[in-house]
Amino acid sequence: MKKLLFATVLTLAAAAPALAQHAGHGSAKPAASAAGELADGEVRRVDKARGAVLLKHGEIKSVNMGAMTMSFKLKDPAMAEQLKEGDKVKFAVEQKGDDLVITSIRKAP
Ligand SMILES: [Cu+2]
Repeated sequence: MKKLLFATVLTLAAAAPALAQHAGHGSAKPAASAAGELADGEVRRVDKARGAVLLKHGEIKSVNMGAMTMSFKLKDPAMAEQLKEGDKVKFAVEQKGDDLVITSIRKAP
C-alpha cells in the first residue's frame, strides 16, 4: 500500500509542470487583426512627381487583394524620397475613395 501511494505522488509531481504550462497558454493574446498587417512588396518604379510608387506586391489581406504589380499613391509624397527601384518593402494600404493609398512603407529587413 505504501509503495503504491509513493508512485502516485511521483506521477502527480511529474504532471504539474505540464499543467502550469497549459494554463499559461490559455492566457495568450489573440493574433493581430488583418488590417494591421503589413504586406510585402518590391519597388519597381518611383514617381516622385506624382507621389506614387509601382510595386510588385504579395497578398494584401486588408483590402482583399491577391499578388500583382500595380501603382499606389503615397499618403505623403515625401515617402517616395526613401524608396528606390529594387527595394524590398513592407507596407500598409488604405482604401480612399477609388484609390488605394500607402499609409506607411519601410524597407524590409
Ligand atoms: Cu494590387
